[in-house]
Amino acid sequence: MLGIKLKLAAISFVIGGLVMATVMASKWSLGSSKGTTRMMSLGTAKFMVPRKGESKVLLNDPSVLKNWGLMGTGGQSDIRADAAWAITTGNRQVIAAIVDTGVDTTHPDLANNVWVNPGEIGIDEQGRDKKTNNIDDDKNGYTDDVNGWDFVNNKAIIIDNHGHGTHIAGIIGAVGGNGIGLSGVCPKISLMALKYYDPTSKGNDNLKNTVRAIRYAVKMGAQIINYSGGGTEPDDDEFDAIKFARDNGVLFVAAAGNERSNSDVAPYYPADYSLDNIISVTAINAVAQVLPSSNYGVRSVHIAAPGENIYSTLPNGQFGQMTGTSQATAFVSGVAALILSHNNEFNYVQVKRQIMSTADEMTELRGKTATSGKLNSYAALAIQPNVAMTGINSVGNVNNSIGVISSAREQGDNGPNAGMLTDLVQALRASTKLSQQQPPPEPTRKGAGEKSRL
Ligand SMILES: [Ca+2]
Ligand SMILES: [Ca+2]
Ligand SMILES: [Ca+2]
Repeated sequence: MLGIKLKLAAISFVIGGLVMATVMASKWSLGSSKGTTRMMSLGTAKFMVPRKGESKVLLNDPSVLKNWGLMGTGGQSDIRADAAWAITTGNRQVIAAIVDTGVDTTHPDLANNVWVNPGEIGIDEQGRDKKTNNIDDDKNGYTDDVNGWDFVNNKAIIIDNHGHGTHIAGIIGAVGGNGIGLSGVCPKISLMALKYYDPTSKGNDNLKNTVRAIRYAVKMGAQIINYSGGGTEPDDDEFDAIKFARDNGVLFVAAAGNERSNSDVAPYYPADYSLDNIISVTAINAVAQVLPSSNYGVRSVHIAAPGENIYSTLPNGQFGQMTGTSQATAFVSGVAALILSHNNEFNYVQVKRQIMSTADEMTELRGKTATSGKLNSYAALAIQPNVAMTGINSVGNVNNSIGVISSAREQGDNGPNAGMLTDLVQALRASTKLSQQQPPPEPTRKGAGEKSRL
């Protein structure tokens, strides 16, 4: 019961984020020039400045630049998505489950990226639409579960009457290149909507629903599970469900939590279970500072990603900002999806290694994460073994984009990929350095003295 209460407490912070989203949406402006100035003055990260030979892609979504976490700080805090998209813009075969408050699956900038259960579409033997025939056609225990499931109300139609889950969905995979709204980190993807929490439902067991949702995601083929909730009390069933995910090769991307604490000392679950398929993510602002509200920890928190005033989708076709480690977590899930789009045979170990070993080391993040690093989507893709085959030459094949905005390829001296090769060398050096630190020791699930924290 204590665990349940703590989960609810975590959500209340998120509600604050939603309030801010509605208030701040109209005030937001892109400060790219200021960001560049700060970048130069701090000058601590690798990969910050576009190099010759590097291509970028800007999709035709009109508000794509409003999410500064994608691009706009010159690589200081953003994940360099425009450079990543020159390598891949995703793949609908990659499935990311969003275990959250639900997803507005009809949002115009999400609908085409919502997962569709192949076992619940088409026509049944009586000529009825399987989506609505009130029959569990694929016999998975859930009737008409076309896009996921609402575990709170036990129904197939998923309503997000909070907003958090829809916001997370948009960060991971709002439809890119459709001329509407913005783009997710992974412009093409399948988003599985699994609702475990509803602020209007009294007394629902969100921990139990979390466990059911995780198991559903694994059984239905998700390769990535995004989970932004949590609490300071561990739970055996939750641990077992994430272990089940691991045993089935599923990556579990978890928010480090918004408890303002050092997770090495005060673990937060599920982020801090001792399971190697978990990536724990903390949040940074546009100048690479960990947010005061965000948990951190050199042993327990793996990586930092953008999490302040992030612009994304909201229910009923709306858009707005939210803040927290939830948002940062979604960036990492999106990059995991890009990696799997580019190398679908990768297992969770390889995906996690790509993400961690290519993080930009930053002085601001020393003492905050195991990598001292910030998520870099471009580097996470660029050091893949087959980069020489697919690399930046695929830039012309991006569907629906308005094209290359920066393609300063040098046809002379070192050839078209010279800049990328420089990146590769730097990234591999970083990878080697990090490999000596991995795997970071993670806190035990039920360590001595845990009760004293509560
Ligand atoms: Ca079913
Ligand atoms: Ca059905
Ligand atoms: Ca869009």
